[in-house]
Amino acid sequence: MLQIHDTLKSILNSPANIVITTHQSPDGDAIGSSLGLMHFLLQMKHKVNVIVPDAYPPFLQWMPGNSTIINFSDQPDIAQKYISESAIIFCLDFNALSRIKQLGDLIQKSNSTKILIDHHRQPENFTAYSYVDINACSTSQLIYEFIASMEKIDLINKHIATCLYAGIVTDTGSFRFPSTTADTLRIAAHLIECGAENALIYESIYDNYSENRLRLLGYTLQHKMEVYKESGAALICLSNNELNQFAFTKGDTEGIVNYPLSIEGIKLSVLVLEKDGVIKLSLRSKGKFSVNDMARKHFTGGGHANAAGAISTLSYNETIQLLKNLFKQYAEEILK
Ligand SMILES: [Mn+2]
Repeated sequence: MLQIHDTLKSILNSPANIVITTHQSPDGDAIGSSLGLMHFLLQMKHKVNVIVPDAYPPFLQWMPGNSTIINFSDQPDIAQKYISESAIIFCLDFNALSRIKQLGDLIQKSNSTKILIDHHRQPENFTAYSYVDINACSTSQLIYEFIASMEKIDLINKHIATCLYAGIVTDTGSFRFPSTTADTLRIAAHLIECGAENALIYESIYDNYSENRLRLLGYTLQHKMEVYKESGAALICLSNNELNQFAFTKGDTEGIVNYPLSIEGIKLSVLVLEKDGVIKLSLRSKGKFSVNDMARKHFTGGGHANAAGAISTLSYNETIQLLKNLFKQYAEEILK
């Protein structure tokens, strides 16, 4: 369980201007932990602004407080103003300022007291306080532990509970990944007691697909999934053209990378997306094979042992060829 420093506890006990920020292409845990912490800090009488680097999908836009989030790519001036007025900045669910580009530069230059709360591997040292637990299922769980460590568990209201529950559900694949512990379930149970409506939250996230998104999934599984049984690996590649055919919007490819892992014997799955000239990779594994290592060694990226993201500086076709070679090269380790 996360233990906060006494000095930070006393800092947070007097009202201040606070900014909360998170990683680009925010996911359910990024938004859930940010808004959950925001509602907690509001209860503590702080002035709070959540700033995200860029847009996030509609199925994450329903959480309480969503309309107050500032998107840096749309409103850089307002974001800059709030950062310059802040005394405290929380960085949630990411561990390197370089990952959030220009917003990271602003935070780097700021003299505010910075606090990192995260569960990704190999964090960079850029904050005065750092709470990293790479075994935690989600940053949202760490926010719960943070509140508990502040001895303010009684302040958890329906808003906080809803946001944190949403973050935990999305980052644990609905409580099925190995990072889901007895503590995770106890925390989730308490969040339900505090007002989180679990069925409604699940529906809001997962039963909210556009027709195009579901058809893209069907097309991808039928026509684009390549299975390399001898390496225990699978590859899905989607080009700009293909994404356009299905009127791609942000979030439409989320979760696709997990499907190949449901095939017996497949322990590594990689999704390659060509989007506006950028080659993005999502990597997932089961068991010991570390996709964090693979992403760091062969591409620019990283994350967790079983889930990572990366950018490739090679062309779309070269990236695909490299991955096929890597599958052969690492076959023994993947299948272990
Ligand atoms: Mn997370």
